Amino acid sequence: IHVVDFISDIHLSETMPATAAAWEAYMAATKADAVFLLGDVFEVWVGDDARTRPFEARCTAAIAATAARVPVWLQHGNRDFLIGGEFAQATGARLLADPASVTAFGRTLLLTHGDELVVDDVPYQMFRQQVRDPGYQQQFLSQPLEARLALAAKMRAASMARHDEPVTYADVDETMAKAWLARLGTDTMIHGHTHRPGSQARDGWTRHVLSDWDRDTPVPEARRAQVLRWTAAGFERLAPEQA
Ligand code: OKV
Ligand code: MN
Repeated sequence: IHVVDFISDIHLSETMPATAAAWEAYMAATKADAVFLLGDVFEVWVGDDARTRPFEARCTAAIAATAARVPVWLQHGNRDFLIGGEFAQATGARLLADPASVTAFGRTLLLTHGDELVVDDVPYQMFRQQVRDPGYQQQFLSQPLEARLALAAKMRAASMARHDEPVTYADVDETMAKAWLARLGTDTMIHGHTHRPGSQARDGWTRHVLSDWDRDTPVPEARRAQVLRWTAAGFERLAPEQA
């Protein structure tokens, strides 16, 4: 292994065609030897049976084509936490626990989507606890696909009515981040979710925060998409077209 890529928060949606196109092109052309998708690849995922809808089928095929030539690892995000074993089977992507660790180039990294670390967002943590409950998920998944899509859309509309767009996310809790790092035996973490890309050295630990992707915003200077690439030389951030 020489080149490892990390991306997250692409938020794939039919309503964001330029973002989806940039992601598809990246998946087809990346020079990485392994690709880690660290959550919120999809704007919403209401169950693996949704993969047969036209847009989702196209995204699924893009992952499958990449996974046929390099390992693809997938972590759940706070929007696509219902991705399951059928999706993994269909794409060849491997589901990754959160947090997880990966070792290469003589170093170990902690990988997380990051939403569980944002402990200050109490309403979100309550929502998270509810929707991550196996009983809730079983009940939700027992409904017809159209009903699940309608419920997720309703939740989304309610959330957008409550917040001014874009939603600003609280940051990760440093005490919890350090505890996770100690547990996994490393001092370096990669996470997404907060939509505040950047790399920061803290007291005794470092984090690399992934970028969200939005190539569809009408505001040119707000358009963004980034790949975090890890090699023996360290980390670099690339435009998807350069990766
Ligand atoms: C996303 C955040 C709203 C933070 C729900 C199944 C369920 C998906 C969903 C519903 C909510 C995402 C997808 C949204 C993120 C917020 C508010 C704050 C901090 C189900 C699958 F519950 F029905 F099973 N959801 N939405 N927030 O409105 O886009 O991350 S969302
Ligand atoms: Mn997220």
